[in-house]
Amino acid sequence: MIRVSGPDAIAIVAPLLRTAIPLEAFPSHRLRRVAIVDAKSGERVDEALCTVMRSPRSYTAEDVVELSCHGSPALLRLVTLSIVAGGARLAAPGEFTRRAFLNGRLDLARAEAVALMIGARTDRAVALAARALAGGFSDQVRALRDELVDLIAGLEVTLDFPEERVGLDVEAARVIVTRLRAEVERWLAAARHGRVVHDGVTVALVGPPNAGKSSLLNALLGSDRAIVSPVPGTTRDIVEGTIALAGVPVRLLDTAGIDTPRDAIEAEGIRRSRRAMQESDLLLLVFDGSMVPDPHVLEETAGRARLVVRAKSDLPTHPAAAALRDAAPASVVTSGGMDALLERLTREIERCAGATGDEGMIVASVRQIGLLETLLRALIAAEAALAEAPLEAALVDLREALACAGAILGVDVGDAVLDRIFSMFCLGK
Ligand SMILES: Nc1nc2c(ncn2[C@@H]2O[C@H](COP(=O)(O)OP(=O)(O)OP(=O)(O)O)[C@@H](O)[C@H]2O)c(=O)[nH]1
Ligand SMILES: [Mg+2]
Repeated sequence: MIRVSGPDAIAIVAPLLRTAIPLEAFPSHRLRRVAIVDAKSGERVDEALCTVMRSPRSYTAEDVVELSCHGSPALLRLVTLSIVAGGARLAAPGEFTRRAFLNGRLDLARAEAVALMIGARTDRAVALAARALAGGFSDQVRALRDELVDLIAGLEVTLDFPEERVGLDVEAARVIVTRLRAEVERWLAAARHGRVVHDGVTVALVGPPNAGKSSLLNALLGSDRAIVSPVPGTTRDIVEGTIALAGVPVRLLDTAGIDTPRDAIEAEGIRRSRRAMQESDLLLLVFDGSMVPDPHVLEETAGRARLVVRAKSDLPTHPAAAALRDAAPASVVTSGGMDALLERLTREIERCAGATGDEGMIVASVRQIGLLETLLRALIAAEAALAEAPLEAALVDLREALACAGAILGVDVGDAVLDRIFSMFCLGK
């Protein structure tokens, strides 16, 4: 689909179309069949569906023409270049959404929800983004902002006319701030969980060489992604694949077995394993259940969120391996234990994403979460200041909280912030 937006959109696209009625006379928001022709030769290039959406009832609030062509990239390039030759220019990433924001069609939190929707990789992430797009989070922040405005105004009056008891009582203000603080704490927790659902979690498969890590990766992915061999030290580079568990994208990293390296290549492989371990949320610690488990990897990962797997459970279990605490037996040969392992893994992922369910879960951008954190700090400071400090100190904190709420919605944010946000969109959105 090719989208053209701006006051000249109709005039620029019109010469490229053969239509029963002129494009200028197209009824708004109606799909019509058109022929696209080469501007110079007049030769037919494609048949397409065309919609005109007149300002202000369009995504950008400007005149918009959309052409749904046959999906060949070469054809789309040809038509796009003809439109550009007619006086349009290529849109920057996220520019349509940026115009929608600048023209007041969306607040910034909802504009960012568009990017979250595009980046959603599971049904659950889609559902969360849909709610943000519908304005759920924006509405909550807007209500908070209104309360802060009332609060600040009330306290300003108290400050200016201390004798007359017309403003807001300090104790009453403190009760309100405490309630708002608790609310923002809840949002932040919900947004952190939402982030896990959206971004997913990273799980590294680690353990001694030849333990069956790559075999397990392949079994979990349901495809022969990594090379498996009886030779210890087969895997050197990180091999990865993604599955969805509990509606959360789970990035699985297969790593080189951790042992004393025999050469420089193995040493580099083991360095990469350790880096993968660092950046993972959860470790799958894989041991060959038919052998004595190497205690080093166990010690090295103590204190990390991990799940121990006793692999090759179809072979006779070594007594030392049987003693591994809480280990999940699994065999990729017989598939025995694989379902139970998946179930335990799913439970771990749910723990990361918050088992509270999606009710009340928020998906927010990293920028919004950062602002929520500052907002929370400002409210905590205001709460303390209202208890003891002069009123002026509390007002400084409350004004900072107000600025954060405004920034989430996009009130008074500068071009630099907008550039950063919309550069993360893909083209055409
Ligand atoms: N019997 C049996 N053999 C297995 C099982 N899983 C893996 N193996 C065998 O164990 C050997 C090592 O498997 P890999 O998956 O390559 O082990 P790895 O941990 O990735 O090894 P490195 O990459 O060298 O660290 C191969 O010969 C596999 O066929 C299993 O569940 N049962
Ligand atoms: Mg391997």
